[in-house]
Amino acid sequence: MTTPVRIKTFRADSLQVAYEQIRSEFGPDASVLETKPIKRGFFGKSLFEVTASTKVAERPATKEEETLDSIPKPNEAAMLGTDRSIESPLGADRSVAGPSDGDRGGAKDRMEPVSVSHFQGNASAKLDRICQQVSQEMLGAGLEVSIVEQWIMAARATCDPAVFQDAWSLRSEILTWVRDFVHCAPPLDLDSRSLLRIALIGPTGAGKTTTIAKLAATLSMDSQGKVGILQLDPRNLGPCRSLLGYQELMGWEFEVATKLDEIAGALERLQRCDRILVDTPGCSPSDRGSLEWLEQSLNLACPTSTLLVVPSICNSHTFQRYELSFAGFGPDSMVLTKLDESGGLGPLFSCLQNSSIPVSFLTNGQHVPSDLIPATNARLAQHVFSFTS
Ligand SMILES: Nc1nc2c(ncn2[C@@H]2O[C@H](COP(=O)(O)OP(=O)(O)O)[C@@H](O)[C@H]2O)c(=O)[nH]1
Ligand SMILES: [Mg+2]
Repeated sequence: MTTPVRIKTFRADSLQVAYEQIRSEFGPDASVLETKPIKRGFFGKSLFEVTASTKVAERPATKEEETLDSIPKPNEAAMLGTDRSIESPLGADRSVAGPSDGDRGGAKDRMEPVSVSHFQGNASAKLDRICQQVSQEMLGAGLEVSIVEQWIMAARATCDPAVFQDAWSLRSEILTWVRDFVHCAPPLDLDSRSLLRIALIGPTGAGKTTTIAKLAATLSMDSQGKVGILQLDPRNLGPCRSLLGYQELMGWEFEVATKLDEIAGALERLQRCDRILVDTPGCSPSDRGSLEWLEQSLNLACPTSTLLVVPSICNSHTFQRYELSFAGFGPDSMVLTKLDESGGLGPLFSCLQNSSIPVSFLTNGQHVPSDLIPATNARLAQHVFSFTS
């Protein structure tokens, strides 16, 4: 005679929600049999599958049930006849579900069912400490609480316990996941013989002109071709003095267009240059007039690629406004500037995760050209967490 056991698999966006479902349906003494993420990758919507069991309260069997009980059920043995010891992602003892009486022998070897509440608090003190430390670091890097919780739970549920020897191991593991998620643009082909005409667009003060100087200096050093700069200046502010300073030093050709009908002539004068960088005026997302002028000027300048320059010091709301306002220009990639000021990309993580524009460069200072860093997945991941070790 066995104690009836009910087994059910619950699915939820997070382990917490799954445990709540189990607790409300099966009560506090439910046993967790298995926990697994059913979608790989932590940056899409993770789904967790938790299989739990509970003993069904015994009541006197009806006549009908007594008759049925006497007939062997083919699946019962397969389902309940063997203790199922589940390998724990936490390295802790795990629950065993099934018949509760000693009809299968080996009572000494059998583990006691572990309740849901026990399972949640069952992590070793060491693992708790490591997870807490890394959680604090991620929160300190400006990541959203929900993301931190999700990743720590995912780490606990999916990683080999051997990974968690120390905080460093957990950081490395998380960095590996993030590397797979972040989108980087392929590096600029500086050796390419074909014409390179790069326009930088973005809000005022984002760092467009400074990045142009860095790119132009890099191109001057790395390529054989002549470098030219076209400054679009509808407000007639005059040639940018910092660019002019570098121009003398580096031998760049330099043209300014203040009106749309001056663009063709300026490009004509830059025809000896096979690397042209187009510096555009800053546009506020709400300034339709400036955005329209920018669109018309880019139609005339015909860049081979357009980079959206976004300061990493902005918050996620502003980032989304910039992205939305400049999406119509079809930027090929994004330059994230002023990392030295923002201290990292943690607060922008969700935006970067959801953005369709890959990152091509990071800038972390005003030095030309040394503070221009080609983006790689590893670098971006590191800046998301600002992990120092
Ligand atoms: N700290 C820091 N300052 C930067 C960086 N890039 C640009 N800047 C500064 O930000 C200010 C605006 O840059 P600018 O290139 O003129 O922006 P633009 O209006 O988009 O052309 C200037 O004072 C730059 O020196 C950077 O990576 N780090
Ligand atoms: Mg500028």
